[in-house]
Amino acid sequence: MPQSLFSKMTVPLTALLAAGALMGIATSASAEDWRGWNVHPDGYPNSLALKSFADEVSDKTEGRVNPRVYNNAVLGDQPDAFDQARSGALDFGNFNMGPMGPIVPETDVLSLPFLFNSVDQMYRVMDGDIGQRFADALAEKNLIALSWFGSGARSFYDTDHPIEEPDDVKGLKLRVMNNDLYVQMVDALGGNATPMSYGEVFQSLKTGVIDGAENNFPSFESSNHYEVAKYFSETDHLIIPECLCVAKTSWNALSDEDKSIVRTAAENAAKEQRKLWAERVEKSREIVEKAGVKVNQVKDKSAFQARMEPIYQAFVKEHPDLESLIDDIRNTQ
Ligand code: BDP
Repeated sequence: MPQSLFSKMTVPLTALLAAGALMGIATSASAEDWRGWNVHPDGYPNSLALKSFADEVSDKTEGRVNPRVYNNAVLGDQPDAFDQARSGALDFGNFNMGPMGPIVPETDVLSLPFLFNSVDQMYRVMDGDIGQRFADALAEKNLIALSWFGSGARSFYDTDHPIEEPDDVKGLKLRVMNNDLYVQMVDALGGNATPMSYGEVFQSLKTGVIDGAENNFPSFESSNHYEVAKYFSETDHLIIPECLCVAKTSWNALSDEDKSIVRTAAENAAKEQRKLWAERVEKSREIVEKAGVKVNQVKDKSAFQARMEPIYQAFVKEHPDLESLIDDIRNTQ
């Protein structure tokens, strides 16, 4: 816009705001409407917790910050949303650390298969000093991680047969999230990995473009993948945390008081999400089993783990600086 036109417009606007203030009329000049990204549908544990976050922030800041969550990834795919949040085009989001790896290499550690032994261990690690190290790495890339959500353990599911041992993966075309480590993971089992966005998986399963994918029970169920993929094999190969992250620009614009309100609301949201998560895992498992999905436990997970060793070796070779981080995590129990 030409400078002259711009200044012509700003004068009356400033005058209007000043007049409003003089007359005691509240203007929204200082209120922030925050846009937040979420991949999940209404009613999903994360969606409910994000709604509570938004309500608590609006309420406690008395409307100075009004977060609004956009579900179902309507604001873009996850990698796209990272970019938007990093540039400040989005104010916050619930992001999975899996596809974060290409942007924040430290978070790739969290995508190493079988890194954590349990979801509880992951929570303890992320809530402590090690979690802070990940938060620091994210902050360098303009994302302020305020709390950590869970997304359970991910397992393989497919349209053809149960996976009981590594060789059962041979030849299967499996969708993975956007991260080369997952391609390596599926390769190591003899399958063909196809990275694609979450929203494309249902149709791809249906049309046979892929034979399967991998995810936790709540996502397998809420995305309706279970209507097509009738074998769910509990490999539990990935336990990946998710953050409630705020864009650095939006964060820096807050007063100290509002920062503390937003942080507390994010911590409360994580508590709620984790509780709802545990309940939803059971509920989703029931739903899919009732719908005819054959869920099998994988008896010998160590056979799968053994196939992942070369991935660890190559990773440490490429990122020698991250070896101690892997060890520190493995040394927590
Ligand atoms: C879900 C995660 C979500 C991922 C999705 C996926 O909560 O962040 O986008 O998996 O597989 O479990 O893409």
